[in-house]
Amino acid sequence: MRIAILGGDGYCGWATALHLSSKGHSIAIIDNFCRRQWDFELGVQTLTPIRPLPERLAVWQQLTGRTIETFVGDVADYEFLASMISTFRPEAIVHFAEQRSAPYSMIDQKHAVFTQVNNVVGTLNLLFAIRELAPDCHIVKLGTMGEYGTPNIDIEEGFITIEHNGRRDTLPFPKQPGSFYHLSKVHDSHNITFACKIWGLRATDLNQGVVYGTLTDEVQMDEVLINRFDYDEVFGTVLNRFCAQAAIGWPLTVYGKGGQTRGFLDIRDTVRCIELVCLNPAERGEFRVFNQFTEQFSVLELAKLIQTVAREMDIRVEIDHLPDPRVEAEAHYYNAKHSRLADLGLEPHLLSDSLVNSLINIAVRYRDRIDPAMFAPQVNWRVGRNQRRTLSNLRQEPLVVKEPMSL
Ligand code: NAD
Ligand code: USQ
Repeated sequence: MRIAILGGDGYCGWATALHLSSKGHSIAIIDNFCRRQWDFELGVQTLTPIRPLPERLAVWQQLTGRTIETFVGDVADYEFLASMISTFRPEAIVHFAEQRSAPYSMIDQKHAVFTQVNNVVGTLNLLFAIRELAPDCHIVKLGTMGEYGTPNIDIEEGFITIEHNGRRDTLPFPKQPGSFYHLSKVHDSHNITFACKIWGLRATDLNQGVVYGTLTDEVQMDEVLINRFDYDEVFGTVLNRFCAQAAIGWPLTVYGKGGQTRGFLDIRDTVRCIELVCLNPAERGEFRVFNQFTEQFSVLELAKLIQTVAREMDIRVEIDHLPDPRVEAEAHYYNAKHSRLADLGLEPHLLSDSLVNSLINIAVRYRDRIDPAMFAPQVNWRVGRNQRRTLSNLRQEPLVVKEPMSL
């Protein structure tokens, strides 16, 4: 298949591009490298040193003989996106190209507006470009489990059948997102649902849980291909942060009680899920929702697990309960369904099998690059970024907020 990977220089997109390329698909990576700029803006860096995209792609070609095309530009720029689609003529477009950090979206007004403009306009552009130029193309859109929030009932895969005043209907599952970032994903989902209905587009919304791990079969072929490992307080996800903390014996930063429960999956399952979804596209006019995660854990369960594994490696770590900088339930019911990808053939990797190799060993290997200043949470949901404890090298002006497209 001809598959375009929007956001292919990022964490999930890079591993997916290599995996699909290794399976013989023709791949194009589309990215404007804004993720690399956000690291500069925040004064942080991935634990693993990531090389420039052209260098990574040259090594991939040397190793496999496979070429991956690149289109450098902004998905929120309609002319650029349309020209990529006309040139590359994809049969599927996998859309990872969004600002994906909840804390980043909660820093202040500019970051909230930037996040929603970048994400919502990018997806709207994609819908219009596909309608105009490639109406048969399958949209594979990365959503998030956080769209649902933490309701006190089981979470279904996208839709719920309810009875009300004696009548029955199947409706979108209620959304209770917990940040302006997570809200942007809800807005995307609504726009995609509507476009499928009115224009007969085909789309799969993948409500993905928290992804962990660095290693896939492809990225471990050469160190130049290594994936990102973010552990800072804005882009670092909880497992990465705990593993980086454990690697230098730093107390694990559990926010609040630690009863926050989320769905998780190994990066190897992310790339496999995308492959399965591309090979089994939605029908024309169909909007599908799959919950893309394999196991669920509370934050405190993860901290205890890492503490135990670290002890076996002769590393002693304490667990700290910091005041929760977020507004979220710290203990709650959580039971989310996730059978549709397994029905397509996903065979999950379990955290217990990858925790040491794909996470803790990587953190230990690069531990000289760990800066403990990146562990303290600085972004607070109630007041934004904590000005008194701003990182010394944080730039004053965050970024240029994009103007909405002129009509
Ligand atoms: P990432 O930040 O590592 O990668 C995103 C890539 O998209 C970056 O390379 C960035 O430069 C690019 N990008 C962003 N906006 C762009 C634009 N307007 N034009 C062109 N390129 C743009 O993020 P990730 O962790 O790989 O996540 C990918 C997607 O998966 C996101 O949509 C995210 O919301 C979703 N997701 C991620 C996780 C996770 O745990 N990492 C979990 C659930 C969902
Ligand atoms: N947490 C801690 N300590 C930390 C960091 C986080 O206790 O040091 C807690 C948070 O308060 C939260 C939970 O861990 O309750 C998860 O936080 P996270 O930063 O790992 O994940 P989240 O903000 O939800 O975002 C990540 C990705 C995002 C994706 C989402 C999937 O950054 O792109 O959409 O996971 S989900 O969580 O299912 O919405």
